Amino acid sequence: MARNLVSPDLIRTRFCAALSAMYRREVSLYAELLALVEDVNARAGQGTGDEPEYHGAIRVGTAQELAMLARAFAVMGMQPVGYYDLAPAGVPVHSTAFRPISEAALAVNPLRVFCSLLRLDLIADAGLREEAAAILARRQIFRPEAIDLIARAEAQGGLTDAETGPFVAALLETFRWHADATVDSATYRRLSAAHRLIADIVAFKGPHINHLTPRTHDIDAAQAAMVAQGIDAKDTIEGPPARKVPILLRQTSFRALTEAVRFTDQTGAETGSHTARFGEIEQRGAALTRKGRALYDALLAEALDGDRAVPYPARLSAAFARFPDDLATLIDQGLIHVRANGEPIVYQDFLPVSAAGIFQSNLAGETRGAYGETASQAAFETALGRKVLDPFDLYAAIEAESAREPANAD
Ligand code: OOG
Ligand code: NI
Repeated sequence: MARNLVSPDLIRTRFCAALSAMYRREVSLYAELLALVEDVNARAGQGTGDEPEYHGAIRVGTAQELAMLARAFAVMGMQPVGYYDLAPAGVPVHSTAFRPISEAALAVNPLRVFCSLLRLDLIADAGLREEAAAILARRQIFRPEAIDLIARAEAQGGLTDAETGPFVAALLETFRWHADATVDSATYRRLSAAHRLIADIVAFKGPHINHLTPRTHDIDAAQAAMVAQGIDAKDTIEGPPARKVPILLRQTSFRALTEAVRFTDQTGAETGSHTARFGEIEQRGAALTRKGRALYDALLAEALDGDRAVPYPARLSAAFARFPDDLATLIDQGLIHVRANGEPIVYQDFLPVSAAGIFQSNLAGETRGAYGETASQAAFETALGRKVLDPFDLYAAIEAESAREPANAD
């Protein structure tokens, strides 16, 4: 059976473009943010006119939803990488990031989607927990065409060109905003009182993409530009401080918008509101080795736990004075992953403390202490239907692979 199947990289590229176009139409402040980032990138001499790279995020409610998403992402060459436990930060989810893993695929389009699964077990009230589970059990977040085409891709090893358009269009529906809630306002309030994120995940027809983040090469300039334009930006940039050799991931965002929604008991002109969607910008630097990451985690903890009388940015810079900031030392001490030619390998993943900060800044000020329950990677993988890949292994493989390639001119 010789069929012309489209490369998963191309399907991902088409999906990414469709997702960005949809989010631009849905959230006008996002279109503004994108224009700002394109401007900053152009001034930094980075490929004008090109679409930036993106990561997005969604939150699902059940194991079935997560498992189907994993199958949908696989059609686009995206694998689950890493396990993120957000419960210690008081956020009742655990997560992975779906992304391409080979260098060739990342070069075509590195779309990354941070995907969180609600931990119903962290809802203390048994009645509410059962009610949330029952509400989720009644919804179907995937279009039948999407499910059919996922099954077809699995059976035939990919999609044809004629199937790709309908697949992208049908899958996009899962990420769309729904102003019509599936619950009445009293139920929404009860879910919200347990945790705002629980209401966001449970009360709507679908998981709606909650942000789509363009990559910039100068996040400090982008943050300054956001403030200058009067955009309600987060006060601090998450992640490491500004450095000569950028490492990992630095992120900032504008705060989530309060949007009109309609609960099932609302008829006529009456509406309610919901706060979930926001805009974020990121800058990516070198991937750290396990040793480098241990140092990063230790210094970050020191900055976070430091003297509250000292402003956070000052604590952060003081702590990170002990993280070498020249390429030779970073390589000599085995802190970063580099190719055989000495070029740093770009970090493709996320950071749990930063992610928690992003969640928190978009919960309209709601913060709560850590959930007592321990991380449950095994339960997450059971829901996902497979194991997540270890990001450190992936960077090490890219590094090892580069040593086997003949040296090239660039
Ligand atoms: C995900 C937050 C995490 C990031 O960039 O760290 C994230 C969410 O709010 O659903 O996107
Ligand atoms: Ni994000």
